[in-house]
Amino acid sequence: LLIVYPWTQRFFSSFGNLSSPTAIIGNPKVRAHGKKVLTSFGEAVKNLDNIKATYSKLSELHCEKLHVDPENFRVLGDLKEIWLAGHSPPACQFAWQKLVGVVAHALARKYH
Ligand code: HEG
Repeated sequence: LLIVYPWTQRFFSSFGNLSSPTAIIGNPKVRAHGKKVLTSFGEAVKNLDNIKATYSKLSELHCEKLHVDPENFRVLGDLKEIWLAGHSPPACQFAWQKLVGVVAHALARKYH
């Protein structure tokens, strides 16, 4: 995300060196954060029937504390090209995009 959509870097000014793809990939704070976000996607998969409640606190955090524009949530779905293209069937890419859409919707719910 930070490489392909460089404007998202502005939310991570506290993460240190994001000056090149190599710096981003090697940045330990980026790595730790990626782990948190993907773990959170794991929670989405386990709680598909209760997605709004699952993301309620995180939605408040992204809106009130982090001030992340919710438009940015959905673009993670487009990263399917990078993560999965060539290695996974189209159905898998579609499933990833759908999952990101559901999570993005839930994360945007507390915005006002
Ligand atoms: Mg967010 C923190 C999940 C998109 C910017 N994000 C977090 C955390 C989680 C999370 C689990 C840690 C919360 C905590 O420490 O309590 N984020 C999450 C998901 C998605 C997402 C599931 C999916 C769409 N976040 C997202 C996007 C941006 C962003 C697109 C900005 C472009 N998140 C952001 C920032 C933080 C978190 C700036 C705080 C990072 C820090 O300072 O450690």
